[in-house]
Amino acid sequence: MKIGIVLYPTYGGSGVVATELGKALAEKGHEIHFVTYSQPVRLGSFRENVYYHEVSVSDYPLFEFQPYETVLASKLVDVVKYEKLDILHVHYAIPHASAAYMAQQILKTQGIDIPFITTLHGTDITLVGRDQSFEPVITFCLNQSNAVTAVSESLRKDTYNHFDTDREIQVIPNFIESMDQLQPVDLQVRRKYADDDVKIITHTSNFRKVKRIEDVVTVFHKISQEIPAKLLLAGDGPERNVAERMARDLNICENVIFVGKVRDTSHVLEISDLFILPSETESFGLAALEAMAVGVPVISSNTGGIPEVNIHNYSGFLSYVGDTDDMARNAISLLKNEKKLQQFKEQSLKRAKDFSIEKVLPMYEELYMSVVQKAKVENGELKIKN
Ligand code: GMT
Repeated sequence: MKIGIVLYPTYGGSGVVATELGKALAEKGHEIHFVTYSQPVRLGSFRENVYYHEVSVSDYPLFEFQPYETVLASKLVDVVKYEKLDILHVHYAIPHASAAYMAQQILKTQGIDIPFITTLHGTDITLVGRDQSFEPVITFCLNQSNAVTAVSESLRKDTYNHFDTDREIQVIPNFIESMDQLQPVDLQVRRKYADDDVKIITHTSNFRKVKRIEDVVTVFHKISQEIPAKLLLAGDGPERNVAERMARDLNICENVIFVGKVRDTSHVLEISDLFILPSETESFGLAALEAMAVGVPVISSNTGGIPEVNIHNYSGFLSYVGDTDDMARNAISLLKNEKKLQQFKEQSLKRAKDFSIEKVLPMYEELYMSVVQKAKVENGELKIKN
């Protein structure tokens, strides 16, 4: 199939999932056309069956705000028409779904029918989308998409709670390529950050408020009072200065290492003993799954879709949002008991395998086929045999 994928190309989970999905589909022989405003970070170099179409908005003095959505819709019209795409798959509703709808309508006037699928990732529904200024457009786009998917059952429920739609939403979880089995840690790399008797706790995110960075530092501080430990923080964003200030105030700067934005977080995770994700809300928690995929247990909040990924007392522990005492207690109990820690490492890897790309990719392929088929029947290109 020829598939157009629209995504945010930066470090967010939705962009990572969309890029990895496109790469995996290309490896299976599909022709993939990524459409976005800059080269997706995880795309890497030139590869077979993968094309990238850049959306660039001209900086006209009249525009105080650049009309990205309009240019994206025009680009989609162009790419669908000239690359002869079968389907569009947009990741993140705002503004990708409305741009796809606009492109679909324009193409219809030119005799081209293109179905589009919208995949909801979380903040497009739970945070940004709930904003009254977006709500009517999102509701409309959900209802107009040829299919809608959500990355967790929790997000599916949230969507029905927040939006006036009764259209079917299929849950297709995020996926990951995990290690086959636990690998020995590269001690040369690890020793650059911590001595062998010091535990490494990691958090990766875009450092937004919803990630509760202050809880990450608080939990780490409590752990480090009982166990020699270092905190590795990968990523960057508006709350980074909060973490920096807290580390200074708590006098733990030398044990808190900011590694900044990292293209492939698996290298940081591979030297870690524990991962912390205390988010306020999280539709899925791809960062937790990425940790589990390299055998790192997760201490997390029990919000949104996280419990669908991290299994309490198996791949890690769940606590109520903000309960840093409980998070620290769970972390300490694990870090103090080598045998239990090893067992949890193996269990997290095992759990991550439930989200293997081999299991999830066919779900998308089946959906693409059924949507294209249905669109052809509706347009009279295909007749259903009785
Ligand atoms: O977490 C973010 O702020 C980024 C955001 C995104 O759109 O990239 O992440 C959302 O989508 C990820 C991929 O599906 C999910 O794993 C994250 O849980 C979700 N974030 C939230 O719901 C806060």
